[in-house]
Amino acid sequence: MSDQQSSTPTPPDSVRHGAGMRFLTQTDLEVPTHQIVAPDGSYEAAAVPALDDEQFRDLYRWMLTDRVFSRRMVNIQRRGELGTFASTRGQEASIIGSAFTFQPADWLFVGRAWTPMFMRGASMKDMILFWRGIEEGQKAFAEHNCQIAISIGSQLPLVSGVAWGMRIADNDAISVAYLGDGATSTGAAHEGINPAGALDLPALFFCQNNQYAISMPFTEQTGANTLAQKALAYGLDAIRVDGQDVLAVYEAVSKARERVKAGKPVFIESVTYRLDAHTTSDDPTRYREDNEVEAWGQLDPIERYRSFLKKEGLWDGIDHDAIVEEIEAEFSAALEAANAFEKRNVSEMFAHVYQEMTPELRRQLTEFDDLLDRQQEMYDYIEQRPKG
Ligand SMILES: Cc1ncc(C[n+]2csc(CCOP(=O)(O)OP(=O)(O)O)c2C)c(N)n1
Ligand SMILES: [Mg+2]
Repeated sequence: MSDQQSSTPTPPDSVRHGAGMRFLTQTDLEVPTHQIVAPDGSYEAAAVPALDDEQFRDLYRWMLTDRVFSRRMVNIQRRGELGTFASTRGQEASIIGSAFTFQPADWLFVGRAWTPMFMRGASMKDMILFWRGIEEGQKAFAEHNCQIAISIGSQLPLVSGVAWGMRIADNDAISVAYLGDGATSTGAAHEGINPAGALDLPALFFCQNNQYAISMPFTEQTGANTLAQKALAYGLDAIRVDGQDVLAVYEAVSKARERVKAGKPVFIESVTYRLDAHTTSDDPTRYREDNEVEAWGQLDPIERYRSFLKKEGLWDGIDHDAIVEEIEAEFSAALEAANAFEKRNVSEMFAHVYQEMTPELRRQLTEFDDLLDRQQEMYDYIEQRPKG
């Protein structure tokens, strides 16, 4: 342990003797939400991050990529060509503003953030394969230092573990978690975030508070006023940011990345909203009101950024329709490539869990093969599943 870690921390407050004991409460802490472009499109020129024109345009292109990708994925799922999909519509500023700051050597462990993986070279084809349940997708992602965690919160201990390794190896990189509001309520969040604070690891936790964990609203998820404040108890620094404002998210995350590299882990709460269903298997009309969705629809992150680009005189250099067409073409080519992917044997799902199959998995595979032998109609069922 370094001197810095073993030294006694400074007491945060003076001792209070006798009468006058008081409770610490939620309201003792003021947690401001950082914003640069207001919902009405106004902003202070001095607060705008120092990006060049091409970077401002790239932010727009990637936000559109995110939106088009979600729309196409939902469409092909409806046609029976995908098992399920978790749309990111409404969260584009949160997702792109953050991902724009990361470097290729950084590691990303993502939940509900697919375009950050495209931004570092993962392909739409592999993403389609992943959502068809083909594990080759994850193998390809690993080549670009990114992985998807479907088991909620499971990535968080890994993020700290990788960050610890990075510090030991003195890497010029950080380890990043994308997590949801719901993930903060898992045991894994405690186990994952605590070591980052205790050991001052180069870890950044980017939490998208999209107001729901499936049907569980944020207000029932936690008794805390904000998620940002939870970070303090773990010894991390925190920022709460308007997740509909791509420039605010970009600034928050780039400053956080610098701080993480300087030795202080950071947790960011990005306040956003999932406009679509949790996944294509979900019916959100059963647990939320249309007027709530409409109100958040008014805070559309792409619209807000477009109004900024217009005011800055950057909009004239952007051919919106041509960009959408290019993304559509990229998706169509990716879908074609995914469709051409050789048909897989279902028993492979047992093979990919460990390098060598364990006795228990071997037993399950035998049972599964027996089942297929005895019930030939299972083949029809498998046949009818989307192939990939
Ligand atoms: C360990 C675990 N428990 C339950 C689930 C089922 N599940 C899938 S997504 C989800 C909610 C996640 O909410 P949040 O963390 O807010 O992320 P969001 O989906 O809103 O992006 C749950 C409970 C799971 N995938 N993993
Ligand atoms: Mg959520």
